[in-house]
Amino acid sequence: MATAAYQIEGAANEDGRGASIWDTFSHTPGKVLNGDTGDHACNHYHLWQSDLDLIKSLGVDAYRLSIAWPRLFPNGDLELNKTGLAFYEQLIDGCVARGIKVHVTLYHWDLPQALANDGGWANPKTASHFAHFAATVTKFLGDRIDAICTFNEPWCSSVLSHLLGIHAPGTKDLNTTLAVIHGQHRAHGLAVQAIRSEHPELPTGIVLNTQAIRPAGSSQADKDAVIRHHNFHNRMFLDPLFKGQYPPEVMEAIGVRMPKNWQNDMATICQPLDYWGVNYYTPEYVTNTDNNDAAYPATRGVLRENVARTDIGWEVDATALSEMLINLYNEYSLPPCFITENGAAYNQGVVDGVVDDQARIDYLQSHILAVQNAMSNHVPIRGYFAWSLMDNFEWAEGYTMRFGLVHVDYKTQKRTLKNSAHWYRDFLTERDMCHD
Ligand code: IFM
Repeated sequence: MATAAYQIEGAANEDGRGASIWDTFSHTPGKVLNGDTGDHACNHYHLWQSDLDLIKSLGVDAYRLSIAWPRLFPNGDLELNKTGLAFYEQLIDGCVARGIKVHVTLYHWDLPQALANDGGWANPKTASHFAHFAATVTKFLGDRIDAICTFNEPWCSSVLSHLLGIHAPGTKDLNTTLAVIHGQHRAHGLAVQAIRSEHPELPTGIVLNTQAIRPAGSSQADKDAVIRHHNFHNRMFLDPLFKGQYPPEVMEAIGVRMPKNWQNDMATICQPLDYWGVNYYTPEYVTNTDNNDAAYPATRGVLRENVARTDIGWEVDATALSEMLINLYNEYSLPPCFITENGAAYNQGVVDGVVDDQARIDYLQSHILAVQNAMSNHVPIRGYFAWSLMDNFEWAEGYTMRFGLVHVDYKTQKRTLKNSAHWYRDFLTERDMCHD
């Protein structure tokens, strides 16, 4: 099961937590559907004990959570907020006491606003602050956790948020996006070094939402679009992390727009990793952009007709998951991976105490089979985390999209196990019986 701090914790103004870019963004009219914010979310900050009991009751053996940077460092600088740290100490101890393994994410998008005011990820100083945050988490919590990752989906915290303008901070500028991509990669490298100097044996990785890209049609132009889309949206992340270079095709096209002296950082970025995480939801069909002046990669996504979609509009296709994993392991020399997120938004409510979300059960079942298929094709997958434990703040969609296996009534904060949660628990029990 997986969650992220801003999506579930609430208590945005409690115990010394500072503001993050998502506080600012969600409080800016027009940025998030219905003006929703994470101020209260699932109130997990106060309900964490019963939430952990819930995880335990489902038979789940590992929980992926994120640590809110602005709870530990309200101003993003070196001044530690001990109350913020204490929250995560008790939360993680609570997992350990229940026999639940803990996978920690350091950056699930809540950049301290103070650092954003100073240029955010485009300012190289942010990377040093992030490394300090990573070192602090590892120093105080590293002995109780099972794995740590630096970034969750850096594509989202760069391209989606600085080029497409959909996530915080909501800008649309290619030069800034390239500086942010590079700044985050550098921060990742420095953080891995910091984690290893505190706790060399702690499994350390990064989580990517690599896209499973397919051509919209059979033309050569569409096949070429797939290659360019892969170069920009996947390889700009995979190549520096795992090969120590940016894709030459992208550098040839837009390399002049990269931040100064980026070449000097490539060795720092390319740290050996113990694992990487894959977040997968849907395939991406692409063609050429209609705009002749569009910058590289000049592609656009195409929504196919007459296909199954979840309530957020994402096409359901589990085969693209195994296909993508097999292709990536053929293309790169990658460490073992975890499926760190997979799940579906279906918005059924509670009727007579029951949430009948058969579509989510079907989705999970087919994707777990796809994971097994990839494993039989020699993809070294070490674990699977369903997204998400419970309904939560779905970023720009606010509370309208429900990804949880557990339903949350945001007014009363009542949790109700959906049919998918019952199914998941039974699935895990049967799996354990097979292993015994
Ligand atoms: O809710 C998000 C999560 O925070 C990151 N990965 C995708 C999920 C669904 O959009």
